Amino acid sequence: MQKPPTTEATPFKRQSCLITIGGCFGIILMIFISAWFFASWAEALPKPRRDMNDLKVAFSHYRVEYDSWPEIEALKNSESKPVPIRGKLLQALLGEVSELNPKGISFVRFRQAAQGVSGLAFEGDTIALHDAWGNCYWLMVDSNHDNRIPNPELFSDAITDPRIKLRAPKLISASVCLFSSGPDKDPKTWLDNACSWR
Ligand SMILES: [Ca+2]
Repeated sequence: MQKPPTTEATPFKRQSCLITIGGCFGIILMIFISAWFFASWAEALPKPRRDMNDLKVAFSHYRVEYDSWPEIEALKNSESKPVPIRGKLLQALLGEVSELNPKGISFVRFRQAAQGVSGLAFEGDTIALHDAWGNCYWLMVDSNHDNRIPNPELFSDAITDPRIKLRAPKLISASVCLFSSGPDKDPKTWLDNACSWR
């Protein structure tokens, strides 16, 4: 008489099962580690970089919405003289000044600064967007519509490594350029400045 097939796991089957469970566990662990690593990496992105990206998008959206840059006199010369992100220029993006943003659109939001750094802060009565070192970001916009902006790292008063000057492009292909003065709080010293174009 033929014996019914046994359901008892052979050592080989048990080993295969253990390998499968181990493989699944390994994959889950890898996914978890990858997610943790990515989250840590995103968190570690310098705040100035994130703020400048947000500003760049906000100014681009403003231009699409109103078919121009905010009507601020200083912006007309920003390709040779960068403008700090403060006052009406900032309020235009936040939707807080009707003559520059009649639709009241909030093109960007920023957190409040903590002890004057990394966020919206008041300089007297004037609202400003501060970088991680408590200074305003600087803005240049393409005012002659050639989608290029002169590189401020090559301005005559710019202080940086001569080797960087040698390889820096004279013109930046962009309609908006932003930079932070860096830890030394001096916009003209470029070794520590954070820039939107590099
Ligand atoms: Ca600097």
